[in-house]
Amino acid sequence: MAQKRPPATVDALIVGAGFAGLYMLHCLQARGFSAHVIELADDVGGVWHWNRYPGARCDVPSLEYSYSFSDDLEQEWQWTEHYAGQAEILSYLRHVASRFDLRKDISFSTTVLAATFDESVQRWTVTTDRGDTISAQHCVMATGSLSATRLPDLPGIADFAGEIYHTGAWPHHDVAFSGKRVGIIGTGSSGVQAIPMVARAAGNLTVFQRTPNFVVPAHNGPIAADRRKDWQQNFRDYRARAKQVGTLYEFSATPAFAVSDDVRTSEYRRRWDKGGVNFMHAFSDLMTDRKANETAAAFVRDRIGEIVHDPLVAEQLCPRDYPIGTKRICVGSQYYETYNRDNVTLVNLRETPVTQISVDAISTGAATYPIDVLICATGYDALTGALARIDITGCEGERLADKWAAGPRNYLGLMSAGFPNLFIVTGPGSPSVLVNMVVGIEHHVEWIANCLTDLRDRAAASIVPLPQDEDGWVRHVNDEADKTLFPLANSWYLGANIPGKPRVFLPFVGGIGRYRAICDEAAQSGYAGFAIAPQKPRKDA
Ligand code: FAD
Ligand code: N01
Repeated sequence: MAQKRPPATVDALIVGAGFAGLYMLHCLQARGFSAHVIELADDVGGVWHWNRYPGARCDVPSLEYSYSFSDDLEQEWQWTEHYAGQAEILSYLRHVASRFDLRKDISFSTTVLAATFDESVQRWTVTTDRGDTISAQHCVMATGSLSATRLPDLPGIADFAGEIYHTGAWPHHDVAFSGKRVGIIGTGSSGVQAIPMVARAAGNLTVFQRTPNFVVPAHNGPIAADRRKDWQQNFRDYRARAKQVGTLYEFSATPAFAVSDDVRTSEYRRRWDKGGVNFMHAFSDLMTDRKANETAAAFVRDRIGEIVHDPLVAEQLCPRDYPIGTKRICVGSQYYETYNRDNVTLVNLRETPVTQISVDAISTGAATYPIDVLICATGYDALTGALARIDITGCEGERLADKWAAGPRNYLGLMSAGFPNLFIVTGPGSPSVLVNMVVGIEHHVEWIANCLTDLRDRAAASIVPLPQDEDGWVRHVNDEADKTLFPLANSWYLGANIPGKPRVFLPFVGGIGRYRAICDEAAQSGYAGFAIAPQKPRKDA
């Protein structure tokens, strides 16, 4: 199908058509800007276009993991399940694209390769793999925090001749597992969702686990009629509160050791039985006090021991060397129960690492496992990966990749000094992956749209953060992370999953409410921390 070509000149060029890019386009159009989106996929949806693996679904309740900007949209879209599946979320985003007439301004199946800032005209020149060159006053990178997939660099993986899939680049056709020998590498959120589904469909499933994860049950199901009614009646209040806290969990103000052991355990039990990430908010100090954290970790390990019949397998599934929640907590359905199935084998790669992948098998030091289908649930080059894949050059020929070689540097997570008019949505230095991302996305998009409007009102050519304010923000992001247990885990939050990636805690842990106040304050003070350049008078004026 012939693809729509982008215009040669726009006010704003947006890269990515997921939750962020779609809303950015809508907001800018509503404010009278010319804007265009470039998306490498052949349709909208972002994560929800790419992640079609069995079991893929959100783990923030769907009523909250959705846009809040349109009351009509809120009322007309009926989520069926508490945690919607991939297909339903993709339908929702397609509906949004149609309802707000966005597709006409999106070029699909097109990859942005480079963006270069021309200081003489204060504009970006953006190029694509289809030979397009676009001149844009502003460039918005809505490229996703978890969109740059990563295959494991295991010996011989290129020789594997069976079917091989990454969860984040799943094919559009049905993958047949029946009677097949399936291997899955990775037990993060994607693996945890896929494993029970694949185990039910496959001849046999071998799970290659490097680090066990803490998995709390989802207890997913249809949204009850009274819950739906309550939401539709009170959604404005709920959405207003979510803007401050991200997701409407039951946040406790009580430290873990302020209550007796029995009370503490029954609180964990109550939350476990209810399901979801709410478990992690049982006590106020679980992410700041190692001993408090250990009480929650021990509770989950006890559940693993109860659920998994084979004590040796149960022990292999128990995380022991990092605090619970410091790697993204996983939400599963029948995850631990799956290891009681006769057709499922757990391989502990810490004890027996992969020594060789051949055309049809994976070998460890201890055994060889014949494999027909290999699933890599091996994650992403998170937060910076998608940006790093674009050759971005700012003032004085500085490349963003060089500037960020020792770790990302930006102001408020939104813009980087030396790169005027380049905005990043939910990038490093913002709450990003630590909160309900749709809430974070809506915040960023509205802040950016308001900023562009303010610049237009002032007849300004460009905005760019000041280096000293950027330095202060980078320090603040690190200081805040150091007050928590997060840096104790080898997680992708720290870039630890990518060999050679600098170890820097990437998202801002201070919460969306505080972050929102800081960003609002910057804008209301006339963009303190930024330099705004006026339009140059035209020579003929
Ligand atoms: P994306 O959805 O990643 O979209 C970015 C788009 O940019 C992609 O379509 C990509 O193709 C495109 N792109 C990137 N680079 C280029 C380029 N150079 N040229 C052209 N196009 C490009 N978050 C939550 O808060 N709650 C959840 O329950 C939740 N569940 C998740 C489940 C999965 C399986 C995954 C992977 C992530 C989940 N997330 C969740 C995080 C998720 O990333 C965000 O919620 C959200 O979908 C991100 O939207 P986005 O538009 O910022 O990025
Ligand atoms: O990726 P991950 P993911 N050899 O990086 C292992 C969101 N999300 O796609 O921990 C062997 O978490 C790796 O092992 P280790 C959510 O934010 C949400 O699962 O590095 N193993 C790990 O087990 C999530 O956090 C949902 O030792 C290798 C796994 O692969 C984020 O996306 C669903 C390896 C990767 O886990 C990413 O999740 C899905 C190697 N060479 C995703 N390399 C929801 O439920 C990597 N691994 C909402």
